[in-house]
Amino acid sequence: SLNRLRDLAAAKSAAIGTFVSMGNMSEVECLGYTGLDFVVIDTEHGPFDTETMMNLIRAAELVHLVPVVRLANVDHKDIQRAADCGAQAIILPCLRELDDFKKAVALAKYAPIGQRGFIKGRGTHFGNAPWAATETLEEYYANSNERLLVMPQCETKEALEQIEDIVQIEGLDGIFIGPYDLSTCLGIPGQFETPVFKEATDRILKACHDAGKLCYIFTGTTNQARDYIAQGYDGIAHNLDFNILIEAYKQVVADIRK
Ligand code: 3PY
Repeated sequence: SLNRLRDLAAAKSAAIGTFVSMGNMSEVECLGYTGLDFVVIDTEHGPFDTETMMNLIRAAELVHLVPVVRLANVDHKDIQRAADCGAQAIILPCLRELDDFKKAVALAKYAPIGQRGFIKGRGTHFGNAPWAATETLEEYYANSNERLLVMPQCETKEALEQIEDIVQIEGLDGIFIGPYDLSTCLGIPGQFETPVFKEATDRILKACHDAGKLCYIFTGTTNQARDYIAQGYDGIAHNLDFNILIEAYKQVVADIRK
């Protein structure tokens, strides 16, 4: 397919990624030498601007990491720019209404699935990049729709309660579970081992797979990550750049001092 995350899921091989929130190009390049499959360029919490997002996408492309972008809002300009800058998956946080999920798909996918606006330019690669070298605009739209995954987050009570309907939306490729916000919305913040939380995540995973959609989840520990992979999640976004950097240097210092 035109998206490696789809291929990994089809091969039943869980994709492993991490959140990039520091927003540094060299950092992304380094992550390309670690065996990770994707990076989530986090414009929701990260402090960087749109141009930096584009350069982070470029850095990811350079080292063959799938560039995933998290946006703060279901917003025309944000989604259009992330898609045009080359994001290969879009994650949107804290959606509540079925209509918001539909709108996210409509903005990110070209016709006939959605209404994404088209322009010939760097962003779209129309006629230039190998996957975009199509004869017709119609074929190009189909390729772009295959290449860009729309994976909104399920991390509110409202989304959880209608997850079976959400995953039926045409053009929605998968769901990304945010355990911190989901557990908070369920009144059990950070209590990932509780039956209520387990029931919620099991429900989302089942709904996704019953509908033939991907299910990704964020993890804070490698034990949790292994556990989720064993349960059948298609992808794990593990931790954030700066936490892992701190841990790695702490380990180095501890090793030297011991
Ligand atoms: C959450 O756990 O709430 C997330 O969104 C992870 O980034």
